[in-house]
Formats: sequence, C-alpha cells, structure tokens
Amino acid sequence: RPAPQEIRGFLHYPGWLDVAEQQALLADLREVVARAPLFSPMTPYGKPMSVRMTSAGRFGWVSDRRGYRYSETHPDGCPWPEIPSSILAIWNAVSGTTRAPECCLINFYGEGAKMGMHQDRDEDDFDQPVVSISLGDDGLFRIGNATRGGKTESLWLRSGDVMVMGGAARLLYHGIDRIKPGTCPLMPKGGRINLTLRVVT
Ligand code: MD3
Ligand code: FE
Repeated sequence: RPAPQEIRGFLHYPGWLDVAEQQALLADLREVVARAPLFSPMTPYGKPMSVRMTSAGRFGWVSDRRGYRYSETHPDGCPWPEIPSSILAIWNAVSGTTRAPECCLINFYGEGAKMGMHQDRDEDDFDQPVVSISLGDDGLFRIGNATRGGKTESLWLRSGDVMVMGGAARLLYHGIDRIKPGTCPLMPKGGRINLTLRVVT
C-alpha cells in the first residue's frame, strides 16, 4: 500500500485501492443503493443539494425542512442496509480506532455537483476519526481552517484514494468545489462517489 501524504493534518493515501478493489466496492454499493435509493437532500432553506446521498449502517445522514441530522431510517422509512465488509476492511486498516463505524454516508456527484465549505460536527465524539473513500471522477477537495474563512489548500481526490481525518484536522472546514467529468472509466455514466465513515455516538 502507498505511504500517506500529510496535508493540514489529513492523511491522504493516493491510490489505496487498486482497480479490482474499486470495482468490488462499486458492486457492493450497487446493492446498498438498490435497497436504500439515492435522494436529493433538501437544505433547511428549501433548496435541494446538488449532491445525491444515501447511507449504510445504524445511522444515516438526512436533511429536510427540520434541518440536518442523523436518522436510523431512510426518508422512505426503512432502516439503512449494513455497511459492506469491503468498506469495513478499509476502516479497520486506516482509522486507528477500535470503535466500529456507525454511518457510511454515500455521496454521489454528477456533473456540476459540489459541496460547500462546512464542518462535520453532528457526531458526539470528535476524537473519533472520519475516513473518506473516493471512487469515479476526480473531485477538487478544499481544506480550510477551524473557523470559516482564511487561507485554504486544494487537492484533487482520485478514484481509489483514501483520506483519514483525525486529531485537530477532524474539525477543519472542507468542501468539494467541482468534479472533472470523464476522468475515470470506473462508472459507465461517469460521476464521483465519496464514502465517509463515521462513529456517531
Ligand atoms: C474533514 N464529503 O460528507 S470527503 C461530507 O467528497 C464531506 O463528499 C466530501 O465532506 C466529499 O461531510 C469530502 C473528505 C472529508 C470527509 C469528512 C470530513 C473531509 C472531512 C470530516 C471532517 C473533516
Ligand atoms: Fe464533510
């Protein structure tokens, strides 16, 4: 496996997954999405997000007019599917914690989708890391600071990359500015998938 590169306290493992592993992960994700379909979360302002989402695990992330929150059910009322063992294996290899992830958020970025700068602070224990896995088209990831504004750094996340956000990096502002369509042949219709694994409670 490649050695990690450190950027603002994030550990970036470029090319952690080979193409066969990426394809196996995608096959597992297709089963998750068949049982828990992607949806466009509504922001509390009533505007749909450009990223489509679903989740696996005990908790999933939902957003509607009541606000953003973790929920034990999909908007259709069903419990979320289990996190596939192929994804748990990546968490076990890189997270550095003995806790198991309770949420695997699946973000799908079609052409033009982006995610504004935000912090992830809806979890109970910020000492637990977040692990991110990228599949499909390249995404331009931007990292900021512990408060809004200030200087930022950007890096392209590519299919098969894994990132670990622990320590002080866990609470940095971050977002996805854009994806570069047509940069990865993994998915026939293109697009980018990002998985984020989190301990919630
Ligand atoms: C830094 N997702 O789902 S992954 C998110 O590519 C999210 O879909 C982006 O930000 C995406 O919340 C970025 C990298 C990432 C994920 C979670 C983090 C960076 C993080 C949590 C804390 C700090
Ligand atoms: Fe985030």
